[in-house]
Formats: sequence, structure tokens, C-alpha cells
Amino acid sequence: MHPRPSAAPLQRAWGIRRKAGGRIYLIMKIEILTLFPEMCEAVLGESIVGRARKQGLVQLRARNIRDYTPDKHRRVDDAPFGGGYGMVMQCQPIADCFRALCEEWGERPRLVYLSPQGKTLTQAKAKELAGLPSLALLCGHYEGVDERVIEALVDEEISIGDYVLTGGELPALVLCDCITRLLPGVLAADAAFANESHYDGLLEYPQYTRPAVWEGREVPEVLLNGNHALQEKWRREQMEERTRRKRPEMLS
Ligand code: 9D3
Repeated sequence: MHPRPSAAPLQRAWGIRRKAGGRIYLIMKIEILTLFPEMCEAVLGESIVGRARKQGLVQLRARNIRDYTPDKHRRVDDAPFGGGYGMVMQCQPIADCFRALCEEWGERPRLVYLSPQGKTLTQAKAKELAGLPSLALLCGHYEGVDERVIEALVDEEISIGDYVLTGGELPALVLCDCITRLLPGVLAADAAFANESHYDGLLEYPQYTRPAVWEGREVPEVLLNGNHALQEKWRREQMEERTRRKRPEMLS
């Protein structure tokens, strides 16, 4: 084996997982900083993300910002200077929560603030983030977060689209979902390949399963006759036709 000079820092930065057979996997770590950790846990425990987490392919956790307030009433927000509606999340609990995470991990993860003012999430951004060793996701609530903690600590702001939600938790979970499915071993090899294939940039073809007739609706004949080449051609045509009809802007 060749010595790898960067081995030590790499192992500190990434979570490591040893599997039977002596193979070492690098695990991405993602931590959600939130006032609603149970809401996050409920989602992170289910479906493909939950399975990836149980298999040790990703470390996903939620950390309660409220655990970092010294206030005896556990307050984390206060009225805005200058007046106005609602409450603003204070700097100190957020900063202490993030710094405790950095301390525990022995590294500073990139800090993303989920915010309506961020750049809209794209698949390209998800791929970029999936290449990082670790990530912290800050969720705002109330009328937002004190601007100074954003200036001091936040590396990047991301939105999931131009509509108004009540907080950053669902956007953070959307981000966890689309990052996790990109991590090695999470999807079956064929599913991961389909994602990268020459089909990229077109909508998917329609899919059917048994029964061949349901309430009088038949599955297209070509899919039942066993000619694989014809089936591939039909699927490709369906993809192009659907993209033209439903999402013409994807072709331009
Ligand atoms: C007080 C005025 N509001 C502007 C319309 C501010 C506001 C702050 C925070 C409104 C909503 C929210 C809660 N949303 C998020 O934290 C959020 C979000 C969203 O609402 N839409 C799309 N992406 C995101 S990422 C975080």
C-alpha cells in the first residue's frame, strides 16, 4: 500500500466507517440546527434517507438551538430593534450551538442558512454539497435571524423556491434528502446510473406494472411484446414528446 500523507486530516474531517472485510468508507455528516429537532428526526428516520442512515452511509442529526440558551425561560428570540411585527432569533444561542458542533467534530463544517433570500436550490448545488465532508444547516423561525450572526458565521444562503413557508426545517430536510440520495451506496447502482445517463435533461418515460388492463385502460402494446430494442426506442420517443409538451423550456 502507498502511504497517503493526507490520511489523518481526511479521517478527522469525514466520519469513518469500517465494514467487514477491512474496507473503510467515508461518511458525510449533516447536522440541522433547529428549534424543532423532533420534526427533523421524524423525516430523517423514514424511507431511503432513514435506510441510508441506519446503514451508516450518512450521519444525519438535528441539534436543538434552545439547548444553548442560558435564559431561565429558555428564550431564544426577542422583539426587533426599531419595532415591527414578530420576534427575531438571537445571535448567542445560534452561535453557541454551531460552535459546540465545531468543537465536537473537530472541524468547521460549511454553514448553510435556509432562507427565502438564498439562491434557489438546484441539482448542481446538491451535487456540490454532496462532495463535502460535513455540513451544518441553520433553520430560521419567527420573523428571521439577527443579521449579525448571519454575517459572522453563515457561508451560504439557500432557498428551495419562491413561495413562503413558516420556517427553514422543511427546506433543510429537502436538502438532506437530495444530498443523501447522491451519496455512494445509497441508491441501487442502476438507479444511480439512470440519473447520470444520456437521458439526463429529459422527463422520464411513463411506467406501468401489473395488471395489463386496469378499469379498461391497457398498458401500451410495445411494452408487452418483449422486443427490447423497440421498447427502448418507444421510451426515448415518450421522453422527448413529454418534455416538449410538459416542460418545453427544458429543451431550449
Ligand atoms: C417577515 C417577512 N417574511 C418575508 C416574506 C420573512 C420570512 C422569513 C422566514 C418569511 C418566511 C420565512 C420562513 N421561510 C424559511 O425560513 C425558508 C424558505 C421559504 O419560506 N421558502 C423557500 N425556501 C425557504 S428556505 C427557508
